[in-house]
Amino acid sequence: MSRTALRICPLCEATCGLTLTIEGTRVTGARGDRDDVFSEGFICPKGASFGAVDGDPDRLRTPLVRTDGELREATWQEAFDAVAAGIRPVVERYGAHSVGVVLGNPNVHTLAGALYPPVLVAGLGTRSLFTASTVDQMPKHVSSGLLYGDAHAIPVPDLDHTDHLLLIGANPLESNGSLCTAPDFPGKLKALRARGGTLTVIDPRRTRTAKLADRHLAIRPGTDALLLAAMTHVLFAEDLVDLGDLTPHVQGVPELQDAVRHFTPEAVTAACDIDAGVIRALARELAAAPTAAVYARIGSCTVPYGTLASWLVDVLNILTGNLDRPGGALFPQAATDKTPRPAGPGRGFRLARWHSRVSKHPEAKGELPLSALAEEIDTATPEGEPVRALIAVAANPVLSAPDGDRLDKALHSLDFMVSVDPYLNETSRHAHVVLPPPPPSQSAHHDFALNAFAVRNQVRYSRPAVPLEPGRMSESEILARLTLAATGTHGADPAAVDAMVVQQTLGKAVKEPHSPVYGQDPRTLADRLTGESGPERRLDMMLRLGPYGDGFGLRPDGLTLEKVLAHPHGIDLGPLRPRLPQPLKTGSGKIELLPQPIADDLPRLRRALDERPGGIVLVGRRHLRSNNSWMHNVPALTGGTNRCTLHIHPADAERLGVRDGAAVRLKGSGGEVTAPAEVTDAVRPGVVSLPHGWGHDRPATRMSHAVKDPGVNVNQLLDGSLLDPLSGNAVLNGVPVEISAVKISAVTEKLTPLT
Ligand SMILES: Nc1nc2c(c(=O)[nH]1)N[C@H]1C(S)=C(S)[C@@H](COP(=O)(O)OP(=O)(O)OC[C@H]3O[C@@H](n4cnc5c(=O)[nH]c(N)nc54)[C@H](O)[C@@H]3O)O[C@H]1N2
Ligand SMILES: Nc1nc2c(c(=O)[nH]1)N[C@H]1C(S)=C(S)[C@@H](COP(=O)(O)OP(=O)(O)OC[C@H]3O[C@@H](n4cnc5c(=O)[nH]c(N)nc54)[C@H](O)[C@@H]3O)O[C@H]1N2
Ligand code: SF4
Ligand SMILES: [Mo]
Repeated sequence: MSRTALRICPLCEATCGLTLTIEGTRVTGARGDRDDVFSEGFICPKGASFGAVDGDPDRLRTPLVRTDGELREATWQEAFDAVAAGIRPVVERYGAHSVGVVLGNPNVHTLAGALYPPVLVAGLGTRSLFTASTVDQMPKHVSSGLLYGDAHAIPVPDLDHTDHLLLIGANPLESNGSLCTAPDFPGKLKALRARGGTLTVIDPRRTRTAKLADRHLAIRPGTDALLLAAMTHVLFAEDLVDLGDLTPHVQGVPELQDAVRHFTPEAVTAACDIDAGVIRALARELAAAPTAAVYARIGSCTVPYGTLASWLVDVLNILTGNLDRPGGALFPQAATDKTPRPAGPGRGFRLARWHSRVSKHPEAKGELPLSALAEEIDTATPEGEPVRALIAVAANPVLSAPDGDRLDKALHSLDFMVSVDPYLNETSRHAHVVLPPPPPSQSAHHDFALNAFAVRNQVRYSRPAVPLEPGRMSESEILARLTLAATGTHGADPAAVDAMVVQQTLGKAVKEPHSPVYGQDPRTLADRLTGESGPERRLDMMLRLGPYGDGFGLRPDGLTLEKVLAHPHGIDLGPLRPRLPQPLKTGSGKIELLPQPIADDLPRLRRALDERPGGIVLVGRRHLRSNNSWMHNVPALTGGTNRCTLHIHPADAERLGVRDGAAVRLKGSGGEVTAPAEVTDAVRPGVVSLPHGWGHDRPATRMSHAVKDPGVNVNQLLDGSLLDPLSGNAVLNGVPVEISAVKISAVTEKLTPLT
């Protein structure tokens, strides 16, 4: 007998509602939930393969513990004993910073990943924190921190209402969107065009998204900051600046005008390879549109001027009056956001409060660059201790960060490593203990992180669709027990972790005059929380204290966990609305348009005006049926165009003697890889593209399908030294590479032979 259950899809940022078909304990089908208040039935091929992803036989079912050099199946008790025995001596002997924590991308897609890692990191007191943010969106956090005083105040384009979208370095037709949570992003772009709006795409590749656009500009990689600075210049030069309702909330306009004076369209045109007249047109169109939004993602962040580009995106939205207005770019308000505090000056955002030990990279948002993880492990310095023990949660940096070979060796040299990961893969194979979370069907779900970037405010919660299999432990309990074991309270009741967070949060709330529970007794409030588990009680607490919450009775119609549970297809909380000045937390209480660290970095951008690297540069690409490094093990999602091939323009191929299908060697600062060529004019001349997340040919992994077509690790071309200096974000796009056709004698049987 089959039944159905609702479950939010955790496989990308779009957060579609799925209706799962379940037979026994197995998910045998998935379709879009037409009644979902947010996704209204949308689903993509990944979501449709939820059952195959969930039921992958290579997923680990029991913990693994290394004994006599071998990872062997063990009990949970043995596994956590080993964690405590591995980490505590390192802390006691070498100090807190010698324990590193690596948090990977799926933490934003799990309930546990939002609730426990902050407690773990705070409990350890380590500064050796590395996350996927520094190979992704850290430049956006830094620019938001500097502009608005809050690194999490990231405006999202109002996709459903805008008249004009300038989309930069993003390919939502494959990625389904990022820092812009929007089920059916492709449909929303088509609807924008259908209602008479315009779409401009800036991307060195003619992507599926670019094909949908009114205009596609194949920019030279890494130069978006120059283009955006020139557009800013044009707005001032042609008197097109119009802040509208933002005027009272913005400071620094004249200083900004002066700061961009050198970036004329004529000055940037050669570097960007975009005509000066076109740059003027882009600025004029942006200013003239009734509403408009500039939106940029990976291609604008993972470059040497990532923070400047991220900042200029918002600058353009601000100068055209499009920030914080419907149809422009607005600040979402999620149901689990903190109780909004009254508008007014805040503490602001500080960078570089400490530095990494080896290369002295500044921290950003409490994090050090993931690019520096290997050297923080393998390099001794006169002062400070290397990282000797590592806790990796949902992270595969051997493939996703620069120079995997070096990191591979570094991880192998650790005194102790624990991975919370469902797979034995390129990274977790180095662990002394692997703690496997259950598959998504057996996990509860709420999008704490992604709702804060959603194009519509809404709240949804899924309880596990299938009960936990015997012998399994929820990821919440795994992370709670891991936290206890790593922080010296091994063996305590994991519920104590949730109880402590509840006490701390309520204890703070009752002291805040703007809180709905001001002056009340935190213990009494805690007793009123509902939910079947610690994480559910924490969700209830956050909902009730949040902007739509019942305030523990103050607003009886407000949200509670019970109310959300009573609406299994979710509760719509309305379109994005103007919120300024409330979100601002800068010292001035205003948008600080030209923050000092940005002003200090602009001379570097000015020097880029004269740079014209002659050779070939590399960019990445994503494929709809894949996700970073961990979805190549699902047969239903592999094959076809989802392959690790090198896209190269016909003119470059001819010049370099590269034939379609033939092996090409790429050489970068960090090493060499060889991949089959796919000659296509979808990349511009001078640019080649290789996807990331491949290279599944390392020994001692358990990814039986992925190893059959392993591909190569594009990040091996990087040595980890190229960073955006303000954010510490890795440069993954626009990287210089040398390219040569592989002679037939050198082709191994693994590669597509020359024909
Ligand atoms: N060259 C290049 N490199 C890139 C990028 C690029 O565009 N180009 N993109 C970068 C970006 S944007 C990102 S976000 C990073 C991603 O890089 P990572 O943060 O390393 O994330 P993934 O590659 O997705 O690997 C996630 C790990 O989590 C595990 N996992 C899957 N589901 C779960 C779960 O439910 N719980 C737990 N605990 N673990 C789980 C997987 O098995 C895998 O080991 O890669 C970056 N690397
Ligand atoms: N199917 C699928 N979906 C995913 C993922 C996945 O791996 N697969 N990963 C998820 C994650 S972790 C993230 S962060 C998001 C990312 O979401 P997106 O940012 O939409 O990701 P990409 O598809 O990599 O698009 C980046 C685009 O930038 C272009 N580009 C490269 N360099 C430059 C440049 O210098 N300037 C400009 N203007 N463009 C440039 C590339 O050609 C590429 O088309 O996707 C998420 N969704
Ligand atoms: S678009 Fe993303 S969230 Fe929606 S079904 Fe596909 S993978 Fe899942
Ligand atoms: Mo990402």
